[in-house]
Amino acid sequence: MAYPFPTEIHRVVDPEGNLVGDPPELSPEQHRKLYYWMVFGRMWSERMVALQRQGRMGTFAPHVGQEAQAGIASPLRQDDWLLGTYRECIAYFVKGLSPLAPMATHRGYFSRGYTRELGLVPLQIVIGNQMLHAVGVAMAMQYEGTDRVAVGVCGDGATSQGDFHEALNFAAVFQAPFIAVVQNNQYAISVPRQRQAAVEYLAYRGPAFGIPGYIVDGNDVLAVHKVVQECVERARAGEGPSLVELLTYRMGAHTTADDPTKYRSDEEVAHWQARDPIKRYRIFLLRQEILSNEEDEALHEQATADLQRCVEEFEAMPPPRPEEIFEHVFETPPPNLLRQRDEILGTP
Ligand SMILES: Cc1ncc(C[n+]2csc(CCOP(=O)(O)OP(=O)(O)O)c2C)c(N)n1
Repeated sequence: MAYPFPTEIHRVVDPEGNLVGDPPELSPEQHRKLYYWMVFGRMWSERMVALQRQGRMGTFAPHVGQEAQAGIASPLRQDDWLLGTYRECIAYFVKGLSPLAPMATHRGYFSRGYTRELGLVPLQIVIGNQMLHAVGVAMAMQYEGTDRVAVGVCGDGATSQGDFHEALNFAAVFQAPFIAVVQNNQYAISVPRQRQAAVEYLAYRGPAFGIPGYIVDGNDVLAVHKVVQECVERARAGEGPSLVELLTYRMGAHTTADDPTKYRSDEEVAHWQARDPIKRYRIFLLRQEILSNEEDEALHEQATADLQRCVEEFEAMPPPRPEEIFEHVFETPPPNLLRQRDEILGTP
């Protein structure tokens, strides 16, 4: 397969909220759902950081600025699979994950809430691994003769991992129903995107493996939805994998253990602040009369109340059983893990 390097940056709504491309076909209800999760997702991330600062939450990776990731999950069916990282919580919420699940992870409940029915696996922390897993899932669904697809999401830094390249190669050779999405938020902790790869766009990696590549304004949720939707349709039709690069920016720290002022300027942050994904989608929704100011206010109140309930439920959770960590990886645990489990439980 020979595909050209992509040149177009896909965009539907510009940073000022103007319509600059054909919007995807979404019902008012679908629009409101996307917007709700973006608004909730930002509040949730900010609250997680506040809880961490108060010693009530573990180390957390904020995703403020990357809320348009909601559009990665919105084109998926429930029986499709989504495999992402600690930075993809909003996409997971759109796919059906309870916001309590990633919170519980920080309390040691590693796999609570992630189910086969939701088509979600626990958020990956080992950089790049999930891309290979997603190709494996896609190949399994292809083998079973279904039209289901698997989406793997990673960061720009992960594209330098061997796993990423192996995943694209396998997917291309076997024409797996797989969509690789790279959330290029410009940094891998303190390493800037320019030190990660010499190519101009990470989407160029696609054609190198025989896969079409797409470059998308990653702060434009409608462009994200539209491009991922197109890739999903190709994959369902047996036309193989795609690579989508989302150009976005991590507004906050890498994690609560990081200080981004050490490696980037205020001017750079201000540049991206003006490209806020929520602000521009809100203007679009108001102009298209999909949402009124009153409905927006009510939606914010709803998100605030939902978040408060979540935090209360989280704080009421008892500590997990230590042996739970051994329970969800293997159907039949190997002897070395059984020995470790017995050691923890103090049984001979
Ligand atoms: C295999 C592996 N190596 C190193 C790390 C440590 N680490 C955690 S996050 C991170 C940077 C990842 O950057 P990127 O892929 O751009 O994703 P982002 O955090 O920006 O969303 C690194 C190196 C890890 N978790 N896994």
